[in-house]
Amino acid sequence: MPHTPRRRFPWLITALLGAALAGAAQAELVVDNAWARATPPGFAKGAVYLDIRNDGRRSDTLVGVHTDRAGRAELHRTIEEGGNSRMVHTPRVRVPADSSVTFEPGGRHVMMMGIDEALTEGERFTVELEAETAGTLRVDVEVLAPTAMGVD
Ligand SMILES: [Cu+2]
Repeated sequence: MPHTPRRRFPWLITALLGAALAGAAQAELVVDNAWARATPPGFAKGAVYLDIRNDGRRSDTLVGVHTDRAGRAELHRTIEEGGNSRMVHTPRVRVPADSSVTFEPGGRHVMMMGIDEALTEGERFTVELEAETAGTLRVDVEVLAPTAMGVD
């Protein structure tokens, strides 16, 4: 096949399309209803719950979480085993294409460890979720009553 100048053009289109798709990938994961329970003073642990939706056609995976409000944060899941419930660290949480994953009491949660100042009802803070494809997702978390079961 002869090398003609025309060959450059499809390459350019591909590059532009690639950039457009990369932009779209950023918006594919959407987080809603992020909340946490207020914590008692001196209690170092807390949890964040949320809904995460993947509007894209490709699966994405959460690979980490961070917040300035706690010394450490991890993706956890509460499981029932022989009548007991315990929490396991799930370093990778897949969010399949065109579906959603719910973090809720008794199930998945963002575990916060090393909370210096108690989470206060009415307060808002930021959690950053790391997704393999979408990158960093900044999530605004609302602190609800200690007995809350979700955002109404
Ligand atoms: Cu936990």
